[in-house]
Amino acid sequence: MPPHVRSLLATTLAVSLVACTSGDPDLRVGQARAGEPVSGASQIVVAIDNAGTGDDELVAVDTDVAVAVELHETTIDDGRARMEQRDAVELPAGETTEFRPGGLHLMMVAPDETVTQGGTFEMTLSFDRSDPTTVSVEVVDVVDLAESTEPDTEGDETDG
Ligand SMILES: [Cu+2]
Repeated sequence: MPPHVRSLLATTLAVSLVACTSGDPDLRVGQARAGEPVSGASQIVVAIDNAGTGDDELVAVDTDVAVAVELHETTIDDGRARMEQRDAVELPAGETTEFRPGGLHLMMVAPDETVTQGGTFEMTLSFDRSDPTTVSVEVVDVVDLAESTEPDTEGDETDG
């Protein structure tokens, strides 16, 4: 292969690699559910799908009905569950990132008295690159919260 072709090839490769990581994220936020508060805290379960070609990050979650919403990750360390607060959570291109009990999760600190089973509230998700999104969160029984995250359970047993 002549040297100039070789260097052209290398340049093309380098350019396409850059193009790949600089694509745009395309986020879809699934139905969010919160457990009825226990001991002044409540977890929010939600899945965020990034169908785009660029990575993004969840950097903040806000709601009027709680003092704060923290990004947490539960890790199992020597058989013990430990919870760590994260500043941001990566949302890689082409992947669905799930927030649920036992892994990455959203934790509402001191939710107010309006957060009761059967109710809804709004929360706003802020991202590193995408525009902020406001979604409605359903408040459910804590047991239902755990069940709603298990794969292949499509049973919708909501009784009004
Ligand atoms: Cu937590």
